[in-house]
Amino acid sequence: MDHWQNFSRRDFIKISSLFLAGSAAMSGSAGQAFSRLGQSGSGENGDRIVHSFCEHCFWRCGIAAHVRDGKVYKITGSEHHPLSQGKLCPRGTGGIGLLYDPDRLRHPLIRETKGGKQYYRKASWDEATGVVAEKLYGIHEKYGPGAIAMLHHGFGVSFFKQMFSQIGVNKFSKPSFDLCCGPARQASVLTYGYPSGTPEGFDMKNSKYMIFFGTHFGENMHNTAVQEISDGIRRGAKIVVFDPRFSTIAGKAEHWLPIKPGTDIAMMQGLMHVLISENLYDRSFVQQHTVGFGELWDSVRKMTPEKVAEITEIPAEAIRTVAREFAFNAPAALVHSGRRTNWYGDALQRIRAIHILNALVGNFKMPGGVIDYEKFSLKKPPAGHAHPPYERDVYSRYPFFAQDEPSNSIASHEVIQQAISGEIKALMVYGVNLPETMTLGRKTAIEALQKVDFMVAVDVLPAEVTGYADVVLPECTYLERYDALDAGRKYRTPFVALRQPAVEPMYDSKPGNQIAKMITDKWGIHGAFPATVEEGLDKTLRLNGSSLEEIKKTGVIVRPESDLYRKAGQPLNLKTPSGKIELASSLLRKAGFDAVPHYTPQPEAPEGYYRMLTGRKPMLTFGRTANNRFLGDVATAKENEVWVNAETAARHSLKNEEYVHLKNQAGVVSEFPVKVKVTQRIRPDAVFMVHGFGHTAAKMTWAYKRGASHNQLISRTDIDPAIGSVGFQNNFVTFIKEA
Ligand SMILES: Nc1nc2c(c(=O)[nH]1)N[C@H]1C(S)=C(S)[C@@H](COP(=O)(O)OP(=O)(O)OC[C@H]3O[C@@H](n4cnc5c(=O)[nH]c(N)nc54)[C@H](O)[C@@H]3O)O[C@H]1N2
Ligand SMILES: Nc1nc2c(c(=O)[nH]1)N[C@H]1C(S)=C(S)[C@@H](COP(=O)(O)OP(=O)(O)OC[C@H]3O[C@@H](n4cnc5c(=O)[nH]c(N)nc54)[C@H](O)[C@@H]3O)O[C@H]1N2
Ligand code: SF4
Ligand SMILES: [Mo]
Repeated sequence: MDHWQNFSRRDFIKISSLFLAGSAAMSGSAGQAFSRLGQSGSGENGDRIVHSFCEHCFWRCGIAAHVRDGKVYKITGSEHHPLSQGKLCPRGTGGIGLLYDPDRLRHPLIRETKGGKQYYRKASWDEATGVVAEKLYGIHEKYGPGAIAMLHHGFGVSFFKQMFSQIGVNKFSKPSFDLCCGPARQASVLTYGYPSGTPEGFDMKNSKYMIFFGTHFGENMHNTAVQEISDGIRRGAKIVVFDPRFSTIAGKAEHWLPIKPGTDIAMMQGLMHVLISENLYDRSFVQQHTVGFGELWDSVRKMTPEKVAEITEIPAEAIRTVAREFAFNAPAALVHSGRRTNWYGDALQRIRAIHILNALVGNFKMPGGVIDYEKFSLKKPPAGHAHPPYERDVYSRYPFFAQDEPSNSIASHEVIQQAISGEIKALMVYGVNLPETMTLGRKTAIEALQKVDFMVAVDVLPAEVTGYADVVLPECTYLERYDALDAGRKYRTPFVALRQPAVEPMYDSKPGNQIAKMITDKWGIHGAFPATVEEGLDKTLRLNGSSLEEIKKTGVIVRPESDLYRKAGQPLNLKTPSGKIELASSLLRKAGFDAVPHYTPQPEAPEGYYRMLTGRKPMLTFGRTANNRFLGDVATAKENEVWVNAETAARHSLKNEEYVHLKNQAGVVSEFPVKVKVTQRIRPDAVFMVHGFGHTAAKMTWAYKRGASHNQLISRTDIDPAIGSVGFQNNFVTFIKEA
């Protein structure tokens, strides 16, 4: 196989339209037999309704896919699934736009070189998986399992983990840890002894007072949370929002406090100061169930509202008011930890400060406060192995990286660095659009993708990342496949959910479970997977008193709500070293970090530059929806805009709706122009731009060149020394007017 020489540089290949043309969109599924397909009862006109779950974000709501004449024509919220309760966010209803996206990957592709030019050749599944098996095995033989890594995001990856576990490869990385919710997870471990999950453990359903730092629900559309907040507002619950921008939820708030970005820890310390100095905290709870109060008070003693007002630019009286109202409404009051917690390099400490605020008012395991929900605890048959399972290795060098999470043993930026240094020789990328996701900067991500000897991408769309692969494996979408059972998550009503196909895979795409099995078979390892995915699901479900046939009807098994609240006088017996809530963390101290959070200032913008903030749009989830015509064909979703305060706009003579290029502090200029939105709804020292636009992959014909890429403008990252998470809000931009 002489075309398998190692390319010293792997050029980006625009996936040839030759392979994307062929049968018209939607033709693949029409008129086929559905005996294998999900069968969950019939709708009004004899339509089939298939109960499954969404993959447009990581909340994984239950969906009902409505199928007529072999096509999905509507997706609604499953009334059986506890996370959707009959409703979906707009993205969930838009799954049809992904299923019938005319730009979808249709065939396996293999990179070839002829006359010095690289291009993709259409391949059969047998050949493509053969090449992947051979290349991965060769690298494993020569360099050992640590030379192979998998970056992954999305629920379908479980089969690839199972595949790799057969050969002892466990260098797995979830960018959603170090770029997203890692600090929330680990701050909870350090404070309460258990990780936070999805949904986060806050009893918003019963809360009377909810404080949000950033955490822009209403734009962040996490379904159940948004439903609970909306109900809360109807019930008369009060909302407080600290955000430099007047977000959607700020519009529903009792108090919007446009905090100076990057000063949140100081604000949290100020709130603690008021709670303690005015004796508003729950003294008996703190004495009985926490450790480190004295050390905490020492650290916030000097953080008076007046001092904090100077730092945060929020009046001292407002700080006092919020602290008093919070205490008054406690224990049915909470501060939410948020989701994308990686703002600056101190995110772990910031989220710890949030948990300390919660602990001070004694809301732990109280209605309306902090809750540790429960798992379904699914019994599983032993995983098939050709040999005993390998020990799990932790490759991350950060001491508080998620040591207990089997799907995540190294930070994604460490993978990038090891790929560049040559330690990692082969990469599998499953559902991560690396050039647009990885915040060590687009250039660094591309350098890593080009450096490794072998790169295989498993994706559904010709996203940027696929253009750097040696082999592209087109997975079918979540509406065309079974996946593993969704059982690992804690919730108010513990549940197990099924993903099942609504229609057959279109084109020559395949479900991940078949792709992983093909590769494993080619390694000569048999018995690692059940004969069919259905057989495996049925076996597990029968161990749990159900069956595949049974769960197909509603897509879920739901247990009743358990007793979530604590009883007076009972010890908490937490899994922290002290068994109590750790206001001062003994583990952090032991490892040489601050045991209690301290505020340190972030760098200021250079003259004429503005801090670049980011967030979400209701209709979109970055690469997962960027090419979705069903969702994108709404004026507000077509492109991103840059929010600029009216004063700042005047200073730069910018007009509303004018297109500009953005230039960051390192001189990087946005490839595509972006529309200016002149508004009073953001502080003059910051601008805001939704992530997930400005795509450069021309074969994503809808997303191509729409808006500006947030990721491209990141040149500086701040890595949290304790957990290795990546903050990227110390980037600043200015405006370049179009000639
Ligand atoms: N600059 C910048 N970077 C960020 C962020 C930011 O705000 N700004 N946010 C960070 C956060 S919070 C997160 S969670 C991450 C998200 O990072 P990613 O999850 O990498 O985000 P996407 O760009 O949506 O990439 C998902 C990829 O999965 C593919 N895909 C969709 N469905 C399937 C499927 O069923 N199977 C397979 N195999 N592939 C599929 C899509 O085509 C796409 O290429 O990004 C992080 N990076
Ligand atoms: N519709 C939709 N919903 C989504 C997603 C999506 O793509 N689309 N993605 C999902 C994912 S993966 C994630 S991680 C979550 C992210 O959603 P969140 O966890 O809510 O994200 P945040 O970064 O907290 O929220 C962004 C807000 O923080 C504000 N902010 C920025 N800097 C600061 C600061 O220094 N201090 C304060 N106080 N506020 C600041 C911004 O102005 C913005 O309003 O959303 C999830 N939900
Ligand atoms: S919140 Fe929306 S996109 Fe996310 S899983 Fe639920 S319906 Fe899908
Ligand atoms: Mo995220």
